[in-house]
Amino acid sequence: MAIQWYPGHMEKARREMLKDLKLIDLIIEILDARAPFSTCNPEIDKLGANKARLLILNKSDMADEKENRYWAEHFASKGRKALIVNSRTGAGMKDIEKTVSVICREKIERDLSRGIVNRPVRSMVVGIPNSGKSTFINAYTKKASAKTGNKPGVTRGKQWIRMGKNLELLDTPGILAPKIEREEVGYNLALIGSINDEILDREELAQYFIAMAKRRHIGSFFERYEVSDELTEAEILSHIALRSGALLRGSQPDTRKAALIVIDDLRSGRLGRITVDERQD
Ligand SMILES: Nc1nc2c(ncn2[C@@H]2O[C@H](COP(=O)(O)OP(=O)(O)OP(=O)(O)O)[C@@H](O)[C@H]2O)c(=O)[nH]1
Ligand SMILES: [Mg+2]
Repeated sequence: MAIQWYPGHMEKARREMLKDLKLIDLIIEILDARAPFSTCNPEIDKLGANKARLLILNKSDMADEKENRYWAEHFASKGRKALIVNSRTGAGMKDIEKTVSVICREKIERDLSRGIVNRPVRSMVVGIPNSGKSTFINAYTKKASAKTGNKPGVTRGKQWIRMGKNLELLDTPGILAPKIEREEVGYNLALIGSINDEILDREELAQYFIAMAKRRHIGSFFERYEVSDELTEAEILSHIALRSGALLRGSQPDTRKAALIVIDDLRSGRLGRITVDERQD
Protein backbone atom coordinates (compact mmCIF):
# COMPACT_ATOMS: atom_id res chain seq x y z
CA MET A 1 0.00 0.00 0.00
CA ALA A 2 1.65 3.21 -1.13
CA ILE A 3 0.11 6.06 0.84
CA GLN A 4 1.10 9.32 -0.77
CA TRP A 5 0.06 11.90 1.74
CA TYR A 6 2.18 14.95 1.88
CA PRO A 7 0.12 18.02 1.07
CA GLY A 8 1.88 21.24 0.09
CA HIS A 9 1.23 23.03 3.36
CA MET A 10 3.08 20.24 5.21
CA GLU A 11 6.33 20.99 3.37
CA LYS A 12 5.89 24.71 4.07
CA ALA A 13 5.16 23.93 7.73
CA ARG A 14 8.27 21.78 7.89
CA ARG A 15 10.44 24.67 6.74
CA GLU A 16 8.77 26.93 9.33
CA MET A 17 9.48 24.37 12.02
CA LEU A 18 13.16 24.21 11.12
CA LYS A 19 13.34 27.98 11.64
CA ASP A 20 11.38 27.83 14.89
CA LEU A 21 13.60 25.05 16.25
CA LYS A 22 16.44 27.53 16.58
CA LEU A 23 14.38 29.50 19.09
CA ILE A 24 13.48 26.78 21.51
CA ASP A 25 14.89 24.58 24.29
CA LEU A 26 12.26 21.87 24.47
CA ILE A 27 10.27 19.89 21.92
CA ILE A 28 6.90 18.62 23.16
CA GLU A 29 5.83 15.88 20.75
CA ILE A 30 2.15 14.97 20.85
CA LEU A 31 1.53 11.31 20.10
CA ASP A 32 -1.81 9.57 19.82
CA ALA A 33 -1.83 7.00 22.62
CA ARG A 34 -3.80 4.61 20.40
CA ALA A 35 -0.82 4.45 18.05
CA PRO A 36 2.30 5.69 19.85
CA PHE A 37 4.70 4.03 17.42
CA SER A 38 2.90 5.09 14.25
CA THR A 39 2.35 8.70 15.34
CA CYS A 40 5.92 9.18 16.60
CA ASN A 41 8.06 10.89 13.99
CA PRO A 42 11.61 9.54 13.85
CA GLU A 43 12.73 12.57 11.88
CA ILE A 44 12.50 14.62 15.06
CA ASP A 45 15.49 12.66 16.36
CA LYS A 46 17.61 14.31 13.70
CA LEU A 47 15.90 17.71 13.52
CA GLY A 48 15.88 18.24 17.25
CA ALA A 49 19.15 16.57 18.08
CA ASN A 50 20.23 19.18 20.64
CA LYS A 51 16.85 19.87 22.18
CA ALA A 52 15.25 18.49 25.30
CA ARG A 53 12.30 16.25 24.44
CA LEU A 54 8.99 15.44 26.10
CA LEU A 55 6.53 12.95 24.64
CA ILE A 56 2.81 13.27 25.35
CA LEU A 57 0.69 10.14 25.03
CA ASN A 58 -2.43 12.12 24.19
CA LYS A 59 -6.00 10.83 23.80
CA SER A 60 -5.08 8.35 26.51
CA ASP A 61 -8.79 8.13 27.36
CA MET A 62 -9.36 6.37 24.04
CA ALA A 63 -6.46 3.93 24.38
CA ASP A 64 -6.14 0.80 26.47
CA GLU A 65 -4.95 1.71 29.97
CA LYS A 66 -2.53 -1.19 30.24
CA GLU A 67 -1.05 -0.29 26.86
CA ASN A 68 -0.68 3.34 27.94
CA ARG A 69 1.51 2.19 30.80
CA TYR A 70 3.42 -0.17 28.50
CA TRP A 71 4.19 2.65 26.06
CA ALA A 72 5.24 5.07 28.78
CA GLU A 73 7.66 2.43 30.04
CA HIS A 74 8.76 1.54 26.53
CA PHE A 75 9.81 5.13 25.86
CA ALA A 76 11.35 5.45 29.33
CA SER A 77 13.52 2.41 28.59
CA LYS A 78 14.87 4.35 25.62
CA GLY A 79 15.60 7.35 27.82
CA ARG A 80 12.55 9.27 26.63
CA LYS A 81 10.10 10.74 29.09
CA ALA A 82 6.47 10.18 28.06
CA LEU A 83 3.43 11.46 29.98
CA ILE A 84 -0.05 9.93 29.74
CA VAL A 85 -2.48 12.78 29.04
CA ASN A 86 -6.10 13.46 28.17
CA SER A 87 -6.18 16.90 26.62
CA ARG A 88 -9.97 17.02 26.63
CA THR A 89 -10.08 16.95 30.45
CA GLY A 90 -6.56 18.04 31.28
CA ALA A 91 -5.88 14.78 33.10
CA GLY A 92 -2.18 14.03 33.44
CA MET A 93 -1.11 17.60 32.84
CA LYS A 94 -0.21 18.39 36.42
CA ASP A 95 3.06 16.45 35.98
CA ILE A 96 4.22 18.48 33.03
CA GLU A 97 5.84 21.35 34.89
CA LYS A 98 7.83 19.10 37.19
CA THR A 99 8.86 16.91 34.27
CA VAL A 100 9.95 19.89 32.20
CA SER A 101 12.21 21.11 34.99
CA VAL A 102 13.80 17.64 35.19
CA ILE A 103 14.21 17.31 31.42
CA CYS A 104 15.57 20.84 31.09
CA ARG A 105 17.79 20.74 34.16
CA GLU A 106 20.91 21.12 32.03
CA LYS A 107 19.64 24.31 30.46
CA ILE A 108 18.43 25.70 33.77
CA GLU A 109 21.80 24.96 35.40
CA ARG A 110 23.67 26.45 32.47
CA ASP A 111 21.55 29.61 32.83
CA LEU A 112 22.22 29.75 36.56
CA SER A 113 25.98 29.41 36.05
CA ARG A 114 25.76 32.47 33.82
CA GLY A 115 23.72 34.37 36.36
CA ILE A 116 20.46 34.03 34.45
CA VAL A 117 17.59 33.31 36.85
CA ASN A 118 14.11 32.21 35.83
CA ARG A 119 14.46 32.51 32.10
CA PRO A 120 11.49 30.53 30.84
CA VAL A 121 12.00 27.27 29.00
CA ARG A 122 10.93 27.92 25.44
CA SER A 123 9.03 25.04 23.98
CA MET A 124 7.32 24.00 20.84
CA VAL A 125 4.51 21.54 20.35
CA VAL A 126 4.91 19.24 17.38
CA GLY A 127 3.02 16.24 16.11
CA ILE A 128 1.30 14.78 13.13
CA PRO A 129 -2.07 16.19 12.04
CA ASN A 130 -5.03 15.56 14.33
CA SER A 131 -2.88 14.28 17.21
CA GLY A 132 -4.43 16.95 19.45
CA LYS A 133 -1.78 19.66 19.46
CA SER A 134 -4.23 22.56 19.66
CA THR A 135 -6.45 20.84 22.23
CA PHE A 136 -3.36 20.11 24.33
CA ILE A 137 -2.26 23.74 24.25
CA ASN A 138 -5.78 24.98 25.03
CA ALA A 139 -6.10 22.68 27.98
CA TYR A 140 -2.65 23.47 29.25
CA THR A 141 -3.13 27.19 29.02
CA LYS A 142 -6.74 26.76 30.15
CA LYS A 143 -8.05 29.15 27.59
CA ALA A 144 -9.14 28.68 24.03
CA SER A 145 -6.15 30.29 22.44
CA ALA A 146 -5.58 27.84 19.62
CA LYS A 147 -8.14 26.70 17.11
CA THR A 148 -9.13 23.04 17.18
CA GLY A 149 -11.13 20.83 14.91
CA ASN A 150 -11.66 17.17 14.21
CA LYS A 151 -9.98 17.33 10.84
CA PRO A 152 -6.32 16.96 9.92
CA GLY A 153 -4.67 20.22 9.02
CA VAL A 154 -6.86 22.84 10.73
CA THR A 155 -4.01 24.92 12.11
CA ARG A 156 -2.10 26.93 9.53
CA GLY A 157 -0.72 29.94 11.38
CA LYS A 158 1.46 30.03 14.49
CA GLN A 159 1.41 31.81 17.83
CA TRP A 160 3.48 32.09 20.99
CA ILE A 161 1.75 31.46 24.28
CA ARG A 162 3.20 32.64 27.54
CA MET A 163 2.62 30.19 30.37
CA GLY A 164 3.51 31.62 33.73
CA LYS A 165 7.14 32.47 34.25
CA ASN A 166 8.61 29.04 33.64
CA LEU A 167 7.40 28.05 30.22
CA GLU A 168 6.70 29.59 26.88
CA LEU A 169 4.87 27.64 24.27
CA LEU A 170 4.77 28.00 20.52
CA ASP A 171 1.66 26.67 18.83
CA THR A 172 2.62 25.13 15.53
CA PRO A 173 0.66 23.59 12.68
CA GLY A 174 0.50 19.84 12.14
CA ILE A 175 3.90 20.06 10.69
CA LEU A 176 5.11 16.50 10.99
CA ALA A 177 4.20 14.31 8.08
CA PRO A 178 3.47 10.81 9.27
CA LYS A 179 6.29 8.48 8.42
CA ILE A 180 4.77 5.48 6.73
CA GLU A 181 7.54 3.00 6.20
CA ARG A 182 5.55 -0.09 7.00
CA GLU A 183 2.13 -1.04 5.75
CA GLU A 184 0.64 -1.45 9.21
CA VAL A 185 1.69 2.07 10.14
CA GLY A 186 -0.46 3.40 7.29
CA TYR A 187 -3.38 1.23 8.33
CA ASN A 188 -3.08 2.14 12.01
CA LEU A 189 -2.91 5.85 11.20
CA ALA A 190 -6.02 5.44 9.08
CA LEU A 191 -7.81 3.53 11.85
CA ILE A 192 -7.33 6.36 14.33
CA GLY A 193 -8.32 8.93 11.70
CA SER A 194 -4.92 10.56 11.32
CA ILE A 195 -4.77 10.28 7.58
CA ASN A 196 -7.58 10.73 5.13
CA ASP A 197 -8.94 7.28 4.50
CA GLU A 198 -10.37 8.42 1.17
CA ILE A 199 -7.11 7.26 -0.31
CA LEU A 200 -7.56 3.80 1.15
CA ASP A 201 -9.81 0.88 0.39
CA ARG A 202 -12.04 1.07 3.45
CA GLU A 203 -13.16 -2.52 3.16
CA GLU A 204 -9.53 -3.58 3.23
CA LEU A 205 -8.98 -1.29 6.23
CA ALA A 206 -11.96 -2.76 8.11
CA GLN A 207 -10.78 -6.29 7.34
CA TYR A 208 -7.33 -5.39 8.61
CA PHE A 209 -8.91 -4.23 11.86
CA ILE A 210 -11.14 -7.31 12.13
CA ALA A 211 -8.06 -9.51 11.74
CA MET A 212 -6.47 -7.53 14.58
CA ALA A 213 -9.60 -7.98 16.73
CA LYS A 214 -9.43 -11.74 16.14
CA ARG A 215 -5.72 -12.01 16.80
CA ARG A 216 -5.89 -9.95 19.98
CA HIS A 217 -9.22 -11.27 21.18
CA ILE A 218 -10.83 -7.83 21.40
CA GLY A 219 -14.04 -9.06 23.05
CA SER A 220 -15.91 -5.74 22.78
CA PHE A 221 -15.82 -6.04 19.00
CA PHE A 222 -17.40 -9.49 18.82
CA GLU A 223 -19.94 -8.61 21.51
CA ARG A 224 -21.07 -5.43 19.85
CA TYR A 225 -21.87 -7.12 16.54
CA GLU A 226 -22.81 -10.49 18.07
CA VAL A 227 -20.49 -12.33 15.76
CA SER A 228 -18.17 -15.30 16.20
CA ASP A 229 -14.42 -14.80 15.98
CA GLU A 230 -14.22 -18.05 14.07
CA LEU A 231 -15.60 -16.54 10.88
CA THR A 232 -13.35 -15.03 8.25
CA GLU A 233 -12.94 -11.25 8.06
CA ALA A 234 -15.12 -11.13 4.94
CA GLU A 235 -17.81 -13.24 6.60
CA ILE A 236 -17.77 -10.99 9.65
CA LEU A 237 -18.26 -7.92 7.45
CA SER A 238 -21.19 -9.63 5.72
CA HIS A 239 -22.69 -10.47 9.08
CA ILE A 240 -22.37 -6.87 10.26
CA ALA A 241 -23.97 -5.64 7.03
CA LEU A 242 -26.92 -8.01 7.38
CA ARG A 243 -27.60 -7.21 11.01
CA SER A 244 -27.32 -3.47 10.35
CA GLY A 245 -29.71 -3.71 7.44
CA ALA A 246 -27.01 -2.56 5.06
CA LEU A 247 -28.21 -4.32 1.93
CA LEU A 248 -27.56 -4.05 -1.76
CA ARG A 249 -30.11 -4.83 -4.43
CA GLY A 250 -31.16 -8.45 -4.20
CA SER A 251 -30.64 -8.35 -0.42
CA GLN A 252 -26.90 -8.90 -0.75
CA PRO A 253 -24.92 -7.59 2.24
CA ASP A 254 -23.38 -4.17 1.60
CA THR A 255 -19.96 -4.90 3.02
CA ARG A 256 -18.66 -1.46 2.01
CA LYS A 257 -21.22 0.15 4.29
CA ALA A 258 -20.41 -2.38 7.02
CA ALA A 259 -16.76 -1.39 6.77
CA LEU A 260 -17.69 2.27 7.34
CA ILE A 261 -19.76 1.29 10.38
CA VAL A 262 -16.85 -0.65 11.91
CA ILE A 263 -14.34 2.13 11.28
CA ASP A 264 -16.69 4.77 12.66
CA ASP A 265 -17.50 2.69 15.75
CA LEU A 266 -13.79 2.21 16.38
CA ARG A 267 -12.90 5.90 15.94
CA SER A 268 -15.70 7.15 18.12
CA GLY A 269 -14.80 4.79 20.93
CA ARG A 270 -17.92 2.64 20.72
CA LEU A 271 -15.75 -0.47 20.60
CA GLY A 272 -14.06 0.57 23.83
CA ARG A 273 -10.54 1.75 24.52
CA ILE A 274 -8.31 0.21 21.88
CA THR A 275 -4.62 0.72 21.20
CA VAL A 276 -4.03 -0.29 17.59
CA ASP A 277 -0.23 -0.28 17.56
CA GLU A 278 1.35 -3.57 18.56
CA ARG A 279 3.97 -3.57 21.28
CA GLN A 280 7.52 -3.16 20.00
CA ASP A 281 10.01 -5.16 21.95
N1 LIG B 1 -10.85 11.89 23.46
C1 LIG B 1 -9.90 12.79 23.24
N2 LIG B 1 -9.95 13.58 22.15
C2 LIG B 1 -8.98 14.47 21.96
C3 LIG B 1 -7.91 14.63 22.86
N3 LIG B 1 -7.09 15.59 22.38
C4 LIG B 1 -7.64 16.03 21.23
N4 LIG B 1 -8.79 15.37 20.97
C5 LIG B 1 -9.66 15.55 19.80
O1 LIG B 1 -8.93 15.28 18.63
C6 LIG B 1 -9.35 16.13 17.56
C7 LIG B 1 -8.15 16.87 16.97
O2 LIG B 1 -7.63 17.77 17.94
P1 LIG B 1 -6.79 19.08 17.52
O3 LIG B 1 -6.34 19.69 18.79
O4 LIG B 1 -7.55 19.90 16.56
O5 LIG B 1 -5.55 18.41 16.78
P2 LIG B 1 -4.31 19.13 16.07
O6 LIG B 1 -3.14 18.25 16.28
O7 LIG B 1 -4.19 20.54 16.51
O8 LIG B 1 -4.78 19.04 14.56
P3 LIG B 1 -4.25 19.91 13.28
O9 LIG B 1 -4.08 21.32 13.71
O10 LIG B 1 -5.36 19.72 12.33
O11 LIG B 1 -2.99 19.25 12.84
C8 LIG B 1 -10.42 17.06 18.16
O12 LIG B 1 -11.68 16.52 17.87
C9 LIG B 1 -10.13 16.99 19.64
O13 LIG B 1 -11.26 17.24 20.44
C10 LIG B 1 -7.85 13.75 24.01
O14 LIG B 1 -6.95 13.78 24.86
N5 LIG B 1 -8.89 12.87 24.14
MG1 LIG C 1 -4.29 22.32 15.47
